[in-house]
Amino acid sequence: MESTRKQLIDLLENEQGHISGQQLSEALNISRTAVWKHMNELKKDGYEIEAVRRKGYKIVSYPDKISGNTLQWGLDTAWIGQQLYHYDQVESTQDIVHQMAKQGKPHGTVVIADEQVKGKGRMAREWHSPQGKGIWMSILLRPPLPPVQAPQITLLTATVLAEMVAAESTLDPQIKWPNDILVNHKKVSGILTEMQAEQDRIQYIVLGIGMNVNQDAVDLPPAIAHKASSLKEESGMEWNIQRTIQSILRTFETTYDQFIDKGFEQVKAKWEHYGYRIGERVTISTMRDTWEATLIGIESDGALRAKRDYGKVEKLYSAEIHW
Ligand code: BT5
Repeated sequence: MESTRKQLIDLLENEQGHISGQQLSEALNISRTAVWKHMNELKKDGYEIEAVRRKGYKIVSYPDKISGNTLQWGLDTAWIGQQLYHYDQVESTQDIVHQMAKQGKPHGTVVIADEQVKGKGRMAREWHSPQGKGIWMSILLRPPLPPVQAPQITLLTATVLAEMVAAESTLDPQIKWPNDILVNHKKVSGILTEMQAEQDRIQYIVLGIGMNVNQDAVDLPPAIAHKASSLKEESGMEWNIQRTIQSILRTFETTYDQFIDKGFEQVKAKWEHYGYRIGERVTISTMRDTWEATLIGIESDGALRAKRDYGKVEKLYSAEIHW
């Protein structure tokens, strides 16, 4: 059952002009006093609501400040974010979701923080997650898959992030293998997939998404300023973080459901569409040697496919690519 508040917001959102207290009370089957009380609650949560005599109510602006409630109200998803936790500051959202997974929280549980003080990347690298400037979020997944398919979830997530950026702006996002989202050759987002598994079955995945949204150039640590950026820096506009999170979660749910139903083919095609330097020649170094090859796509196990000049196709799992 949708909450009354969520239904109230839907009604207000769907109405072009004002909607009267009477109409709202009938549609929601609550008293006019109850409508008025809900309006006051919404205002407290940062909604700006105009009330005009004889015409009714209208949402003028949405809250900037993220809260678990406001995030959930705008989410029309079936399973993702049904349990959603928002914190002002945490060490890392990954650790919180690991804990929640062990406590038995369901598939689709989401944890979001305004700031992480120990945000982490892969291989214990640091992930810079300043207050209120980006999306620092972890999702608990319990996919009915064997562990070998876990890399597909990372690749799928990259396509979701690229699609969101392309849909919400005129930017041209690209996915740099295996897990970076670039805009104009700079990293705006990274993905960290951590897994608990038995031999033939994934127990759970903690899927971490970090996305630089509203940082200005000065907000980026000097050490990474040359290779990192934010959506705001690249698009020249301030993004609504809350709406951006909702858009990611919605797209994620649809893409994930399709993937579980129909398999990896569609994800692969999308990944290759957004793939950085796919079809181009790059220099590759492995433990043994360094050579030039043309990147041609990905394998369903997450490997990068590169074609040597004499035609042999190599599957790369951990090579260094000189992008
Ligand atoms: C990643 O690692 O790109 C995965 C990042 C995942 C972060 C999310 S935020 C929510 C969740 N909670 C966490 O604690 N983590 C996840 P990797 O490919 O290893 O890239 C890390 C490297 O990116 C660092 O060594 C820096 O060079 C660079 N970097 C650090 N912070 C960055 C930022 N905010 N934007 C762009 N690049 C950054």
